[in-house]
Amino acid sequence: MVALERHADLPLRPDYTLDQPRHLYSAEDHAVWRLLFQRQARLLPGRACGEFLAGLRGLGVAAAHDDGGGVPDFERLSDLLDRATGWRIVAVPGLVPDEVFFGHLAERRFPATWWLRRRDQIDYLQEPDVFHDIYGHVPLLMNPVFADYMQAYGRGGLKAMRLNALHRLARLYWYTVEFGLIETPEGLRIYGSGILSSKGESVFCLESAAPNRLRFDLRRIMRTKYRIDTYQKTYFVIRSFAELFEATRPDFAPIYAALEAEPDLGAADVIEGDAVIARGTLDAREGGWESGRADV
Ligand code: HBI
Ligand code: FE
Repeated sequence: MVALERHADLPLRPDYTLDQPRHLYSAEDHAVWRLLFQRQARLLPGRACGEFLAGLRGLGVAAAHDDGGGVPDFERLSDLLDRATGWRIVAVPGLVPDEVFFGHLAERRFPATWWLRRRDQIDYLQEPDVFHDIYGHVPLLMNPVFADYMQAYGRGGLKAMRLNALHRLARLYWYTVEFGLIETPEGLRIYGSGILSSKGESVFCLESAAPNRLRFDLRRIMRTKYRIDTYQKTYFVIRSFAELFEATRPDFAPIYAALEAEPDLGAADVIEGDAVIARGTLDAREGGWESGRADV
């Protein structure tokens, strides 16, 4: 944990938030942000979904002159977001405990890691940093339907914890919010923030023959393990954010109970009943999957 250790002395409130310590960003941090930003700005038109690109424009994160073209000011973004959908951004030191994370989402507060990766980590970081959290997650919170989905996820998380089914909801979050694809008349587009904040995966998820692309299926996703250290082996494709929100409207308690009788699926599995959009070659070198680490 890079800056978490370096700045472990920053005092936190009981809900794990702090005021964004803007004075701690160096000129180098701002330069790294601009580089990350410019790389994605070149890649994402034609790859990211229209809702994301519209959100980015609405936040002014897209204009190089905003925030001096560096790490954005959370308060400025929060005021714009609040006006659009009633969400705000709160600064946190990194991953926070599940119940804290869900508690914020349920109150329409998005916990964003305040610190930025170093230049030598520019292409890959396992934990969320400010680029992933702000650039990847916040633009879609400008969209009213997606904004409601995220709040529902927070409420559902608190409930899933009580039902010992957090792993099932975490899989849903992973394969939608973090790594989801959406079908549009122009073709598949990205809405998952883990992809949108990654130069390599932004291209891989759409253009590589290696991964499976399957139609979104709530119960199927809740059975599917995932990899956190490589590109995904399977992407699930929604038709619209309305479809996603509707599919997640029912009470999950009976679904969790029914799934107890069904085996978990590996990240690469394709099973009978899957609506296959593209079956992957699962070429291990292409996906960076040869490291042999187990799915979780
Ligand atoms: N904390 N800051 C932060 N960001 C996350 O995405 C996050 C978290 N804590 C818990 C968590 N995610 C996950 O365990 C849940 O989404 C399942
Ligand atoms: Fe994330």
